[in-house]
Amino acid sequence: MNDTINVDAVVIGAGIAGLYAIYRLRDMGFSLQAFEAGDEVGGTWYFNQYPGARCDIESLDYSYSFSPELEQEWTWSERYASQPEILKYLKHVADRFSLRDHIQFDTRVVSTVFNDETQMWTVTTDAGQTATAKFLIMATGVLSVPQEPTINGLNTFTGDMYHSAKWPKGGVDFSGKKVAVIGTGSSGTQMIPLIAEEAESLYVLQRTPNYCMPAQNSPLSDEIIQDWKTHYRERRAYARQAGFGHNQASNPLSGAEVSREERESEFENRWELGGLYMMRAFKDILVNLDVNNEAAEFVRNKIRAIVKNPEVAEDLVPSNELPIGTKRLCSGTEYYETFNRENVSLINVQKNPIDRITENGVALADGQIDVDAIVFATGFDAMTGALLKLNPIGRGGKELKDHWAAGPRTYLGITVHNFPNMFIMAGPGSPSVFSNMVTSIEQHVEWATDAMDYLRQKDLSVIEATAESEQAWVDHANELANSTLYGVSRATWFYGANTPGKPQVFMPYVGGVGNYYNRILGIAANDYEGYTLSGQTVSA
Ligand code: N01
Repeated sequence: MNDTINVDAVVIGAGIAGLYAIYRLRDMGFSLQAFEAGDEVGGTWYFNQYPGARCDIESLDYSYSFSPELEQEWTWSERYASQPEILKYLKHVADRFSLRDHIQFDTRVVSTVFNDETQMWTVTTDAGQTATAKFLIMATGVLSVPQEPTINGLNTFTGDMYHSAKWPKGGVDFSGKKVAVIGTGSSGTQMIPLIAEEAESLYVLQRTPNYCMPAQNSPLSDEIIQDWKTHYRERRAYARQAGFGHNQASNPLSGAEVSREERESEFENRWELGGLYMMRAFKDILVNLDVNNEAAEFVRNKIRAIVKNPEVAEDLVPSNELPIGTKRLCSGTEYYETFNRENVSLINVQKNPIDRITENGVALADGQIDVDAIVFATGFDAMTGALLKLNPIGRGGKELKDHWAAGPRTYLGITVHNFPNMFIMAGPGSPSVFSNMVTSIEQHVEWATDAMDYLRQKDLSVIEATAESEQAWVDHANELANSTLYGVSRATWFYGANTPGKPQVFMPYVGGVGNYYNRILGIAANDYEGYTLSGQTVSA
C-alpha cells in the first residue's frame, strides 16, 4: 500500500474490538482499512502469552454474540478459557469471516490528524503510508501498553528479562533456572504457580498484596455446553442488560440486611464458586464498607489457613486499608498454596525494598538475590496508554494529550469533544474493564457503526460530542465512582496510580453495563443527543 488510500473508516487494532469492527463495517457496506502492530490478530490475547494466562470471565460468556452460527460451531473446552484457546478462537473468527483481507499486519499507526477543511482523518503508519478516512475506530485496547518498571540498573542484568505482556511466542523454559517474578497482580498470580513447578527456585517480589480468589477452573461438561448452546440467545440478551455484562449470578440481597452467619455462609459459597463471584456476594459489597470488610477478612483468613508459614501468610494478607475488589480482584489456581513449596520464597518489598537490578540479579535493602531470569508482571499503562501514545490531533490542531492532561474526558466513554468521528472502543468513561469486555466491545462497535449509518442516511458527515455533554458525562461518571468504595484506596491502575506522572483520575464507568447500554441507546434514539451533527457527505 504505497499510495494514499481513501476509505470510510480506518480501524486501529485487530483484537476483539478491531475484528468485530471490521466485520460490522464491511457488513454495513462501509469501505475500511485496518492496521495491526502485531503479526497476528488477537491484540492483548496475542501478546500476553505468559504461562497460565487465562480469562477470568467464563468462556461461554467471554465470546462474540454477533453470530449465532459461530456460537453453535465453536466449543469451549474449559470454564475459563486459556490464552491459547482464546487466541485460537480469535484466529478462527478472522478466518471464518475472511477478516484478514482488510488488515495490514506488522503496521503501527503513528499519527492520526483531523483536517478541518475536508473533515477527514489522515492516518500515517510507521512505514510512512497514509490513509484518509471519514471515521476512526480506535480499537487500540485498554490493557495493551505494557508498564515498564522504573527500577535502577535494568540494563545491567546479564540474564534474561521478560514482561508478561510481551511474552516470547514459543514460550520460555525455566527448568533448572533461578527466577524472580516482580508483580503480583492478575498476571503475576497466574504465572507464579506454573513457574514454581518448573524453576529450580522462584523469588516472588511482592509490593502490595492483593486478594486472589481460587478460579475453580474445570473442563466444561457436554451438558453445560449443550445447555448454553440451547439458551445462548437469552443469555446474550441477559448479559447486555446485566451489571457486569455476563451471566454470573449476583445475589439480589444486601449484606447489611442479613445476619453475620448468613454473610459468612454466602462468602463461603462464593469462594467455592470461585473467581470474581465473590464480588457478587451482596449487592452492597462495593458500597458498604462493613460488608466489604467482612468479605475481605473472610479471604484473609483463607490465606492464613492455606499458607503454612504464618509469617509468609501475613505478608500475603492484603491490608485493612484495601477494600476487597477495589484493586482488580485476581483469580488464580493454587496461588497461595505455591508459597508452601520449598523452592518458592516471598520477598515483601515494602519491608525489604528493591534497590536496583544488578548484573546477576536483584539487590534488595538487606542483600542480593542471584537469578538467571527476571519476569516483570508489572501491568499496563491502562485505559489511556495506547491512545495517548498515538496522541490524535483533532479539530483546530488540538492534541488529545492536552485535552486529557488532567485525566481522560469523554462523552459516554466513546467520543471526545474536538475529535469528530473518532470512536474509542471500551474507552475511559465506559464500563470497559468493569465488565465482560466482549459484551462492552460489541455494544460500542454497534453503537459507533450505527451512528455512522445514521449520518449516511441523513446525508451528514460529522458527529462530535459537545463540550457541555462531555463535561456532564465526566461529572456523572465521577459522582457514581465517588458513591462507591473505589475512592477508599486509590493506589490502583483504575486511577492510573501505577504509571508515573499519570493524573490520578478514576477511569472506568461504574454505573453498570445494562444501565449504560440503555443510556447510550436512548441517546442514539434521541437523534444523538449531546452531539453536534453536521456536514455534507464527502464521497470516499
Ligand atoms: O498488572 P497489575 P497485571 N516494584 O497492574 C507490581 C487484566 N488481566 O498485568 O500493586 C515492585 O494488576 C504491582 O505492585 P503494586 C486485569 O484487569 C486479566 O497483573 O502497584 N512491584 C502489582 O503487584 C488486571 O487487573 C487477567 O504495589 C511492582 C503488579 O506489579 C490487569 O490486566 C490476567 C513495580 C502489577 O499488577 C493488569 O494485570 C491478566 C515495581 N517497580 C491481566 N511496578 C485475567 O483475565 C509494578 N509492580 C485473569
